[in-house]
Amino acid sequence: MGKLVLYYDDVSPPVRSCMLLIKMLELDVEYKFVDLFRGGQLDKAFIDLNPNHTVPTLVHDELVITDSHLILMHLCEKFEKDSESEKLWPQEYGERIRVMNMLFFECSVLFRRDSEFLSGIVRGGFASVDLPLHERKLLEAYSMLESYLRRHKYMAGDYVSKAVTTRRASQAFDFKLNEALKRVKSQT
Ligand SMILES: N[C@@H](CCC(=O)N[C@@H](CS)C(=O)NCC(=O)O)C(=O)O
Repeated sequence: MGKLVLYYDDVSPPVRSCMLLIKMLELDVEYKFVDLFRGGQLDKAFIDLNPNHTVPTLVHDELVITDSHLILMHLCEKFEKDSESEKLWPQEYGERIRVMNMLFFECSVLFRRDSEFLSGIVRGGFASVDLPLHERKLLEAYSMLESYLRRHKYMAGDYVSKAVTTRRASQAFDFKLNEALKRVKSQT
């Protein structure tokens, strides 16, 4: 299987999505802690590995993967056992594209808006952020998510796929999202 090393700090939601999948797939992974609150991601050795200095970063033999969404795809592609009932990574092309579509939506819209808000607070304190602007942008993103969830039971379809593991269960919004999260929790 080759050696898997995950650079992580478990305060990070994208890291947690990878840890969740690693647990689900029962993979043997070496964990290397990168202390975000101490600026550990800016150490030269880590920047040499990942110039974007973000966790999670996965090293798998010669591959260095620096985005959680792609780490999830890679781990499923490589290690998900052939089981009809699991189907974390669909074999059927259209279903696979639907999962990827949600992963890209998560990466480029949901997580970005979340992280712009939170990193603003971390950088400059709560008083420095434009609260109404972030609230509007976040609520807009969650209402997009709501629209997706109206189409299926979960984000990308009617069974638990990898796209669900990327929804971080960290926000309590009174949306259909809560129903979907309850369904996920009852299955894990
Ligand atoms: N799209 C990336 C985002 C990763 C990311 O922004 N990670 C944050 C922690 S949640 C980080 O490492 N920030 C440190 C930095 O930017 O210096 C992913 O999903 O992996």
